[in-house]
Amino acid sequence: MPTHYFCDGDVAVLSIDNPPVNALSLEVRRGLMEGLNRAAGDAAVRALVITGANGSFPAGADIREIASGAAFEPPILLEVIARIESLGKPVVAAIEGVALGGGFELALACHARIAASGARVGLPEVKLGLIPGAGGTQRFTRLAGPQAALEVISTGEALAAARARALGVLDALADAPLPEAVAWARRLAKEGPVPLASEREEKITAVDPQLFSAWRAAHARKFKGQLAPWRIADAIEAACTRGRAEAFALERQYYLECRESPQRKALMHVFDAERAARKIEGVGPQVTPLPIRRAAVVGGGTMGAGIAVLFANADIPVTLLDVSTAALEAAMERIRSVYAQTLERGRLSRVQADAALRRICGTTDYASLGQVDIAIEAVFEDPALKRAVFEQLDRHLPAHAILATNTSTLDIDSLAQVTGRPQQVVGTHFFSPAHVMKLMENVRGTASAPQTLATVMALAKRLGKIPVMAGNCDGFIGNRMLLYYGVEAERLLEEGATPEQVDGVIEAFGFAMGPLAMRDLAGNDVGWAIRRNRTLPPDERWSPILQRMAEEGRLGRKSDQGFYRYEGGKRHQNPEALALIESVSRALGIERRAISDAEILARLLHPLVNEGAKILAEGIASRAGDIDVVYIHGYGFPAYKGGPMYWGLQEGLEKVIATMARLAPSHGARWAAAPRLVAAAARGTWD
Ligand code: 3H9
Repeated sequence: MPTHYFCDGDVAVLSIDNPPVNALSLEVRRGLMEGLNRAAGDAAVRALVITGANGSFPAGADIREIASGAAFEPPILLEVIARIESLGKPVVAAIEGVALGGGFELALACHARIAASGARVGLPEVKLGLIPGAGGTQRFTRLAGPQAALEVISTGEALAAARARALGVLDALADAPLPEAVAWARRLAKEGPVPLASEREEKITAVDPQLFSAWRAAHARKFKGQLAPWRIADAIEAACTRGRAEAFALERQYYLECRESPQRKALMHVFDAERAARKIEGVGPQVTPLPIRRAAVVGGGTMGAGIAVLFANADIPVTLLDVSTAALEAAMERIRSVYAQTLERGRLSRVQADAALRRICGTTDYASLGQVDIAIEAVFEDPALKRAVFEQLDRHLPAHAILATNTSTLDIDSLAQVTGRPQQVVGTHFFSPAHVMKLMENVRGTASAPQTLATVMALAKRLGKIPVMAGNCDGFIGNRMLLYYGVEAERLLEEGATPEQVDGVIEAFGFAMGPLAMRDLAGNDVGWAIRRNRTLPPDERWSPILQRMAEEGRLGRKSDQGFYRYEGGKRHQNPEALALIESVSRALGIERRAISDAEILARLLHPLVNEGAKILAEGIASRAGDIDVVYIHGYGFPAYKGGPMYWGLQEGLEKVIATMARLAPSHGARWAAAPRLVAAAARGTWD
């Protein structure tokens, strides 16, 4: 049975037991309804506690039930909640683990909520393209006020129990929430009822009249193109401007609208893809990851410093190695500025930041790495330098330790070869800034042992990253796909487009940043240095634009100009860059022409799908979903469009092939549809 009913004296306890996350499936809802009715009809029961078995309150509605697209079979969650509110006896929620989505909505409908101090609660529906559909926006807003509701529900952030208590959506924290909730329920039964969250106010009145317009203006860019965050704001505004019944009905209407939207479907695909990506071929649950108690990072540049911060934040002591004390001091300065920013944004307290900083120490001597379980090399992208680092690491690290490289393109096997432990060599490719970007693209070498792979996947979870396992090839999954995307962006410039136009089109599609703004961010010298290590097929050529940018010192943000001019962090048109681009067109004998936005979009997206198909065929990615996860979390592809491979399916793979065939005659061999794409089009699926 997915629910258990038992009595503790005059208080009935209803426990939800539906592993793995106690989702509110039909059977659970039936069990809840039965339990509520039983408690209502038993005169000896004076109050009720709802809790979750297996250490957690429910994590929400059953995602598979929503994904099926069918209407929920009754009793639906709204009916269960209505029964709680009509019970006539106090109901208290006892929360351990998480209470999320519909699970937290269930708790919000109770008379009180008692949580363990380590619990996390929230309404993450927006991450699935939904809004809370069982009164969550209304009850949360009545308890915490519209400002907090906007902030928390529009981001889907899970709140630590202490913060939730401070906001008023939890009533108390307790070491043992269940007995505390039973005592609380008994007291409510004795002292008389307290108002339910939904009864607090008919409509919330003490609201700054500018709040919603100001919030919409401030978030216009962040949520551009998305449906759910705006509907969440609409529902919260309704709690402040409409009567209770009308506002609750509006929330339901918005929820149903979101549930039917393509964005909800795309985001649920992403949810599934992220979880599928954790499962790697040849590594079953019997493989135990190596425990990581201490780590080292080699190279204290932007990436190395960021990776050291990740370890420190995950409570893993880390030694940062660099060539000189001056380099180490510069690295520590970078680390301190990351913490200063984190403090400013309120993501860590001063005490937490100081404790994390104390977990980082510096050295210039490989001999002091004798205690570490993993080292991550993050030095400049130079194969000879990296090989030298690996030789040193192999000499000084304990025999069991894993040697990982943060390379974004280089061959893992050639690094493994210089060590006596190729089975413990692996790629761990982080994205910049490492403490912000969610992706960790792990790379298996030919000799990487299952335990090595399992360790870096488990490490990703500890570091708060979303991992994908890629095969070893030039650029792995992400940068390999970026190759022709970048080639195409520069060709568009040569043919007549401007950087603003190219970036503008892809940003309007939903990418966080266009390819040229991305080049400026990474540094055009860095981009050019990486390119020199890469080769194109004989019938392809690099555009000279990037090389010219690098040679002329137009390095991007760090030199205040590249494809754009930068002033106060903002990008502006750069006439000098345009002159450079036009001179390249002239030198190549290309007559510049007006290029439509539709052509730009097609030219940028199709290479991603086609290269993705090749990556799948070669086994560099195990699933199309892995590629989507890489692109969303590492390259800014809009999650609400599901990733490039999912986009291809939505566009229609036959149509993708037809568009490629149309563009192929004028744009070369790279526009030939990959056999794996043609096969997928015939089957209508990438599987
Ligand atoms: C909602 O509630 C809408 C309401 O407002 C509407 C009411 C009308 N259902 O993530 P994990 C599976 S929308 C079904 O690897 P973790 C998951 O697929 C929902 N299954 O574990 C995986 O399966 P598998 C709002 C679910 O420890 C397994 O559980 N709620 C659900 O890293 C383990 O998951 C959310 O969006 C579900 N709701 O993290 C919360 N959730 O083993 C979504 C998970 O076959 N869930 N599964 O791959 C989470 O955030 C995380 O799963 C959680 C655990 C933090 C709970």
